[in-house]
Order: sequence, then C-alpha cells, then structure tokens
Amino acid sequence: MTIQIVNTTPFDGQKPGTSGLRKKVTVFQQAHYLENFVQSIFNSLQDFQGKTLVVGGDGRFYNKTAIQTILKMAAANGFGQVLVGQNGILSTPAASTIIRKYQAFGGIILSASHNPGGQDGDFGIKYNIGNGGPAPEKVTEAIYTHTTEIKAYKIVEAADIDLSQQGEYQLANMQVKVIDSVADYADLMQELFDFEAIKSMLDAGFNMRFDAMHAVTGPYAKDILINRLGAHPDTVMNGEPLEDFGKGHPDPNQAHAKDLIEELEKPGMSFGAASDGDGDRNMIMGRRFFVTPSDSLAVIAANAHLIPGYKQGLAGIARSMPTSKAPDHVAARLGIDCFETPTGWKFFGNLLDAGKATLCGEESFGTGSNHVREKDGLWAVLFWLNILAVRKQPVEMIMREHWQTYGRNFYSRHDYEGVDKEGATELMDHLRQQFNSLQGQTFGHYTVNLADDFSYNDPVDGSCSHKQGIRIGFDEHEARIIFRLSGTGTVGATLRVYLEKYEPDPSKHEQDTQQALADLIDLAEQIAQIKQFTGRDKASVIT
Ligand code: VG1
Ligand code: CO
Repeated sequence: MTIQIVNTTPFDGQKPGTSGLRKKVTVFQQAHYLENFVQSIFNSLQDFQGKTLVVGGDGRFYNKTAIQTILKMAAANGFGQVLVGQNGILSTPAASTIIRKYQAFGGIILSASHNPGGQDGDFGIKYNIGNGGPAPEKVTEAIYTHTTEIKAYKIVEAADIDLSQQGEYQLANMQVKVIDSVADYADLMQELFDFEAIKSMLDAGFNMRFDAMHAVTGPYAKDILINRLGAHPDTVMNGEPLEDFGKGHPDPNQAHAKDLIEELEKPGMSFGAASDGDGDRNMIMGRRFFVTPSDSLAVIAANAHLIPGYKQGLAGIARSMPTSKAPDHVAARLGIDCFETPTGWKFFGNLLDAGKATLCGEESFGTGSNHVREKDGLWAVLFWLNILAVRKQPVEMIMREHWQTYGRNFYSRHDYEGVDKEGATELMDHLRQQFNSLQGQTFGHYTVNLADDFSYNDPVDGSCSHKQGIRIGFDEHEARIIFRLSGTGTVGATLRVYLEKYEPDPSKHEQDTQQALADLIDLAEQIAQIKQFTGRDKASVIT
C-alpha cells in the first residue's frame, strides 16, 4: 500500500471549543476539511510511532466515513495499532475506558454530543490523551496552530475496513482491531457498583425507564440494565442508535427528553434517566420529580460511602464554576476540598490524575469520577440505582432529606440559543464595563460583592485560563448570576445565564425553582440588558 502525500491549504476556524471541533456535517464534507484537522492532531503529537490509537464515535451521520479516513491517516502517520469500536461505535466514556485499559497513546472521538445529527445536523471530532481524557488547552491550542499552517497530509491508499465484524485487519504497517464496543465499559461498571443489590431491587418490581434517545447508549444500556441486571426489556427506550437520532435532539433535559417524561407518568414508575448523543451526560428523575444535575453531584458525593467502588472515601470534589454550590456544602461536611474549574471536562483531568478529586460534575448534566477521564452518563444512572437499592427510599425523599441536611441551592440555567454573535459579544463587553460600578451596588434585596471574569489557575500544572465566564455575586443567599457564551454551538452564539440562590431554611424548600429565582432572573435582565442585545425576551431552553 502506498502512502500518499496530499497537498492542502488551511481552513479558517478549525479551533476546538469547549469539547473538540464541532461544525455542520456539510462543513466536514468539504474536501480535505476532516483530513486537515486529523493531520493537525497528529502533527501536534510526538513519539506515537508504533503506538496504539483508539477510535470511535456516537454513530451519527458521517461517523463511518470519517473513521475510514482516520484509519488510513493513522496508518500513513505511523501508528502501530488502532482499536476501533464495532460499527464505529464507542460512547465517550467507553472510549475513555478503553484508552486507559489498553494504555493507548490517545484516542479520537467522533461526536457532536447533544447537538442534532443527520445530513443537515452537526458533526464533531475531539482528541483524548493517554489518561483517557480530553486534550488539555495546551494541546488543543497546538492543534489549532497546526491547522493554520498545514500544507499537506498523509493517507494510505487502501480499501475500506469492514467495521461490522470484530476481528483484526492489516492496513499498511498498522493493525486495526475491531473490538466489542460495550464489554470493557460494562465490566468496569460491574467492578464499581453492587450489581447484586441493584438486581434484587429490580427483581422486586422496581420500575424504571432509561431513554437512550436513539443515540449511542442504547447498546450499553441494554447490555448493562437488561442483560446483566435483569431489568424488563421495556426499560430501555429509543435504544437503537440512528444516524439522525430519529430526528430528535439527544439532549437529556426536561425540554428534549419528552418521551421519557411522558412514560414516567405511567403508574408504578419509580425512576427515569436519559443520556445524550455520545453517552457522557445524564438526567435523573424520580416519579414526577426532576433532580438538578448540581444536586445530583451533591447526592452522589454524600452517599458515596454506600457504593463499593467509593467506600474508601473521596479525595475531593471538583465542579465547573457555573455549577451550583450544592456539592461545596457536602465537601465542607466531609472535610474535603471542592475545586472550582472552568466549564469543560478537560479541566478535571489534572485534578483526577493527581488524586486531588474523586468526583467531578457540571451543571450541564455531566457527572463522573476517577474511574475514567470523561463524564459518564450510565455511570451516574448506576450510581443512583445503587443508592436507591441501599437506601430503599424514593428519589424525591432522598433529595428532600439532602436539602434538609445541607440546605437547598435553587438553581437554573437559561439559554438564549442561536442569537446574533455580535450582539452577544457586546452584551458580554457591556457587563465587563460595569465591573467597577456594580461592586457594592444594591438591587432590591441584593448587594453585589463580586463582579469579574472568572480565571482559573490549575493547581497541578500552574496553567492559567482567563475569561471563563462573568460572575456577579451577592452578599445574600450566596446568590450568583453567571453569564457565558457557549463553546459548543455551530450557529450564531448561545448565551447561557446561570442563576443560583442558597436557602438553608427547610420551610422554604418547597418553592418552585423559577419562582424562587424570580428576583435574580429580573436582575439578570436589568444588569445585562439581554433583550436589548439579543432581541429576545425569553430564553429558548430553561434547565
Ligand atoms: C456545554 C456545557 C459544558 C460541557 C460541554 C460539553 O458547553 O455547558 O458544561 O462540558 O457542553 O458537553 P458550552 O461551551 O456549550 O456551554 V458534551 O456532552 O456536549 O461533550
Ligand atoms: Co455529550
């Protein structure tokens, strides 16, 4: 097989965002577009000759085409072996598991996560390093620099590999191993959780639903929940991965997981959960009861001692800055650190590697631990099932008891999707101009004690990341409003407004979240002038 050197010129805008490079499928379909980015990944790496790369994706449209190209380019660039999931399928946490288990050099994950898929949808690609986690900023910046300078890429001329069968194939000097997409991941879950206890609970008639949203977790959920734990076959909904996710929006939240919410209305249902396109997000629900992701992290931390894989205790917790401070209250009781990082899982890697944190979480339906280096949807579901099996209480009761013990952090995120980029940037600048004047200012019941751009100094490698979200903090109720622009969208800009207020008094825990936050919601408008800058008078999605 001959190695071809193909001349190319740079594309603008191949800059990885919060989680890899995400663009419309039609953008990726341009000649050389994917190849340029993949070659730029390889150009930014050193000493990978003869080593192993893991490749897989969430099964969305263009996944299979992209994988064939990546295999041929990996062979031409000198990798020794590629482990690829059968049919090109690997959930993000499964890819992380496999990179770690087989001590691969790194991995390439093809996904645009919760963004819609299909011919007119989104596609994405991201590189994970040898610890199994997303490449840190210094690597993504190096990749980006290479994309601006690229002149040629290397690819072998060869027939496509049959990904539908497990087995070993030769591609030039490289071996391609098509592996079971599920087994390694499911085995790891079985090591961490008390499958016997969960199985007994299910056998005793515990009724649950898991909505895979026609995305990658279908085969994982079927193997773990139905085959290994003996749940009823109806437990997994929308379990067939489809290239366009059945035209749905595989984002596990109350706005998009409508099928699940409807199903949970049926009599006898105790638990519901959903995951996103690539299987790293989770939504947890009890009977007519939604668990806010920040609260979920707090409950997981407070109950970790009940779970086999975590009973030795937690080294620390880490949460992204806009995530609520509910986990901080648990950390304080446990006498452990709670780290605050910028948005994006790549910032947790160092803390996990250094043994400073055991659990991590983001308000965006992301929860995980040191078992891998990605957030992990099914892991969170199993964690909850294990807690329920031990505590034998409904989800709602566990949550209410938690609030009684730690206080309640009322929390909500308001997204203004697809707004004009210029207006959104002006809104952020307008906020920055107010930093000095806001300080000490009183609005109704609230006095501002913090107005800044969040910067993060990584305590492990000393790297600094600036402008990671605008924080407005208040004296009262540990209240905060945070403003950020999304780094995962592909159309215009998305403004995220995060609202939080702490309520220690149990007699006030029954309030509706939006009502409890109503004064802060008004204040966000008053300070940021959202309507004026975006032309929108209400959020597109509220979670
Ligand atoms: C969003 C979330 C962030 C998450 C990221 C990737 O980023 O807010 O918490 O880490 O998506 O998740 P942004 O920049 O759009 O706010 V996933 O499941 O899309 O890989
Ligand atoms: Co995801």
